Amino acid sequence: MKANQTLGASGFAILALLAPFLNAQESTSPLSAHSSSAEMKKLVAIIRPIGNSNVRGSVVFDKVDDGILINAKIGGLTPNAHHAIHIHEFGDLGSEDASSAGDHFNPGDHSHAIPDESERHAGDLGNLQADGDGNAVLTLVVNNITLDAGKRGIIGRAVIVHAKADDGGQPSGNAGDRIAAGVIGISKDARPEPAPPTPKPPGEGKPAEPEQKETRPTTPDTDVSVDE
Ligand SMILES: [Cu+2]
Repeated sequence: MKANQTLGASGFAILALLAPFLNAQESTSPLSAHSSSAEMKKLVAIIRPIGNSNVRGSVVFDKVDDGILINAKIGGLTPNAHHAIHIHEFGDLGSEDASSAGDHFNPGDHSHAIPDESERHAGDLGNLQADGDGNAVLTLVVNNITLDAGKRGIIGRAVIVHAKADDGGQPSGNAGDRIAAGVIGISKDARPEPAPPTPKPPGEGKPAEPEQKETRPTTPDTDVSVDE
């Protein structure tokens, strides 16, 4: 009996947490009536090794005026080599080779390509270019993804780094094994877009107190003038 109650409570809590995301999927869930999908300011994927690679780093997604700014900093790559980097459709890293992350995220149903081809998978981020120490930094601004769970949203999907370069070929750039991956989540620095102010219903709330009374100093002793 007690176990059932506990399960019921945690089940409800999970549904409540998922509510904003369920809504964005155009679901018919009754929860959708009570929630909205806010776009975050910042998401992050912490990249960790797959298999026996030693590839680690982070990919940060920032909402900026002209799109989404992507900043990837990855180490442990093959020195002086190119490594494909993509957003894949599922944040499911349950399989050892990360195949459970699925295909490239492709909400626009385009063919594979590398930036700056405008017609490409939204997940096609191109290549990391490692330096002589195996470190790479990639910065680019894109306009085909959003930082929410909508149709173009990348929350909960995965960033995958591959063993080989993305050559732009079909269907996925001949990029080889998946050697590192991370799930895209909400950054601790994220803030949702500010909601528009909700007008107060008439008759509710008292009128503001008149701002009198505090004009005189409350501690007259502090400003004693010296008699001369
Ligand atoms: Cu990939």
